[in-house]
Amino acid sequence: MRAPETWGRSTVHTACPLDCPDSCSLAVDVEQGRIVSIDGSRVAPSTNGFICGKVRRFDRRVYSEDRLLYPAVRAGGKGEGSFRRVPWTEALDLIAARFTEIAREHGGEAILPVSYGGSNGWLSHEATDRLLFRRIGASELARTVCAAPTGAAAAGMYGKMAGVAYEDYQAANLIVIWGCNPAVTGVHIVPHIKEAQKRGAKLVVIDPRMTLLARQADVHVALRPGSDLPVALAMHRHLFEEHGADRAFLDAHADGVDELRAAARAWTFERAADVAGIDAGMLRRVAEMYAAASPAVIRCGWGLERNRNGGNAVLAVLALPAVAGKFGMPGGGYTMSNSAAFGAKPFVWDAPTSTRVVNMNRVGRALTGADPGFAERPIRGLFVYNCNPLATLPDQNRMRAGLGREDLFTVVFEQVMTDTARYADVILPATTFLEHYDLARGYGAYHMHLVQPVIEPVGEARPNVEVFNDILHRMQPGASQGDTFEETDALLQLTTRMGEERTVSMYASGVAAPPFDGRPVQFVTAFPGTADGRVHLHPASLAAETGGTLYEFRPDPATSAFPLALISPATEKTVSSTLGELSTKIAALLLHPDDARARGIQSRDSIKVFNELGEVHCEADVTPETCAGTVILPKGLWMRHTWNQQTANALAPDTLTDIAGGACFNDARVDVALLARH
Ligand SMILES: Nc1nc2c(c(=O)[nH]1)N[C@H]1C(S)=C(S)[C@@H](COP(=O)(O)OP(=O)(O)OC[C@H]3O[C@@H](n4cnc5c(=O)[nH]c(N)nc54)[C@H](O)[C@@H]3O)O[C@H]1N2
Ligand SMILES: Nc1nc2c(c(=O)[nH]1)N[C@H]1C(S)=C(S)[C@@H](COP(=O)(O)OP(=O)(O)OC[C@H]3O[C@@H](n4cnc5c(=O)[nH]c(N)nc54)[C@H](O)[C@@H]3O)O[C@H]1N2
Ligand code: SF4
Ligand SMILES: [Mo]
Repeated sequence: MRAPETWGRSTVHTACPLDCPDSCSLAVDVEQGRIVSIDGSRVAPSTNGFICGKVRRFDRRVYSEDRLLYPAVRAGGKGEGSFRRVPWTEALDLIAARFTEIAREHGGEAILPVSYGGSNGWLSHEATDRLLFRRIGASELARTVCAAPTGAAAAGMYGKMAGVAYEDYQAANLIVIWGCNPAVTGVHIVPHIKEAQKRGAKLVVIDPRMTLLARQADVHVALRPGSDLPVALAMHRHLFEEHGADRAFLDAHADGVDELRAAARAWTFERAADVAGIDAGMLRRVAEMYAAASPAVIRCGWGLERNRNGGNAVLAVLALPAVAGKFGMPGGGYTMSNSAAFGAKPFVWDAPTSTRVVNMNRVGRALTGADPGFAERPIRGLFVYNCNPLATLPDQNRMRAGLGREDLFTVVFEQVMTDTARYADVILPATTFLEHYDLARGYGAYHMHLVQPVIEPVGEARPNVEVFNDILHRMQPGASQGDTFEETDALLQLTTRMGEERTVSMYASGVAAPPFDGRPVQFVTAFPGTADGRVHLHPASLAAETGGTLYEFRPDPATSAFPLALISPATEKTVSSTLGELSTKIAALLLHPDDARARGIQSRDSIKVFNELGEVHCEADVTPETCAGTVILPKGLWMRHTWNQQTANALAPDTLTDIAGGACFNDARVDVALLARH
């Protein structure tokens, strides 16, 4: 029995490990072994008793009709979604036998694990899964679909310095929300922004979309997607050339100053504004507000990284507080990802590897043999878990072709029947975070929580830790953790190691002591984690990666055939594609009235959005919420949400960002045409 209480009514304290910065503490009511309500608790101060609507109704996923209850093997064509139930032992034996055969005949690199953001918990990913795939010498997945450019930029410039805590936004006099939509993607910062505004703080939002916070901002810079680099460089030019730069701070703490200054010199407000499609006077005003305000804080999101200039854009944005001298006081500096603030690394069950690396943005290419090396040495075994690649990775039609290969042996370990799971040869049912143990830590909020099961597993679902160990035990008994390794054993090993390293200490409440008491002040209690403790405004490692030059703008990929920029930001309905099964509504493309008029399109029309990679048939929503020239489809749609089973990722190129090989979802360039009026 896993769940602490399975009879009568009780409240179980646990936490949310989903891919969200906030890492909420939860109070879940259970009656006769069933979840009756899920809400936020006050155990973690940043949660403060409230959570998002998605998780409040997570029970709908737990008990959904789409829930996978038993292991199953394919009984029809690939993608048809027809399966036959089998016992766990049969499914695991089959996987072990096929993987052993593939590895023996073609080498371990013919097997590729694909996983990402299903659970940010430390037991559910990069634990025994990593041990299994490394032991069998599988191809390594470069986990670049998200946060690769932001991560590389933050590491190169500041060594991932801990960022300003949500609570300290209340102390700021100017808040800049840059490429981030916290009202949807990390809601617990919003009350602190509101408090600051009540006190008279100014709010600037830099986003092509009129987000909720943009509506309430003093200035909304509705820039063309991918133009953040010139906009930030124009702000640097203002700081350097019009005497706003903090010379004393830069001399004491930074290098690369001259390189950054030289790169910024060409970007006058007029030139940057022209590239970004915004008003030069407004840009000057933002630069002047930022130079003058103190404390001033920048919340940098992930929207600005998902294009060809993503890495350099994030570098230029994160350099602003250093050049403008904004560090050294509560509410001053920046917040990016705080995932590194705990110091601890999850890997305990690791093994060395030196196998070929597959960039996850190009899994479709790898599977279809389109990339050099993969035609000669194909991927023959695929193991998908914590991920829904058909919905979430770029170049969807190529991915679909890859998953459709009859000779590809595909295992999908999932909670629900996703679009990807329909292509499986073997399906394994996974527990949700309400049915297993895990460790969750925020990448915005400074908490680490114990996640504990609230109910018994639904159907025959099992947790990742056990299943990967079971497969390894069948393939290489000596390399596994034994024949009955349970998640509680894994939890004990992990927390013991963390205790030895004195990184975090667990409290009885299930919340770990946050680093810096949860309120780091940059350059007072939190410092750069770079090797020399300095700020690198022109990080050598990143410059080497881009051929020596940073801060070089790559022009917009639009053509006369495909003039509109398509972005696909997060919505309040799903976390990436998770929970997409709960909606059957056809998606709507947001387009600006000018773009709609030019194409004879009205709201509710059936339209197609298309480019050379694919086309999406959906509804139109004509609205000034997006700027002219930019259209918006939601991130995380499933095939069922369009009329032709293609989503935004059918239009997203698998090109890579300037730094760190990240995804360029927002470099999709498209046109739109009317299909029918209802
Ligand atoms: N409800 C919900 N919450 C989530 C998620 C979810 O899917 N749903 N996803 C989680 C994950 S995996 C992540 S990584 C985070 C992401 O968190 P955010 O970064 O806040 O989310 P995004 O939607 O990726 O992008 C943020 C904003 O960037 C804007 N944007 C797009 N292109 C550009 C650009 O070129 N420049 C600028 N300045 N802005 C641009 C978009 O319009 C959007 O409003 O959220 C997490 N939280
Ligand atoms: N067009 C477009 N596409 C995007 C983005 C975008 O901005 N635009 N954003 C990207 C971003 S930011 C991200 S992070 C990626 C995320 O992409 P994915 O990693 O594919 O994330 P999800 O869609 O949430 O799919 C995760 C799956 O893991 C499963 N899962 C959850 N917990 C467990 C578990 O414990 N065990 C097992 N075996 N499975 C589990 C869930 O049921 C879910 O189906 O999507 C990217 N895709
Ligand atoms: S998804 Fe984010 S806001 Fe919602 S409960 Fe989880 S951590 Fe909290
Ligand atoms: Mo993400």
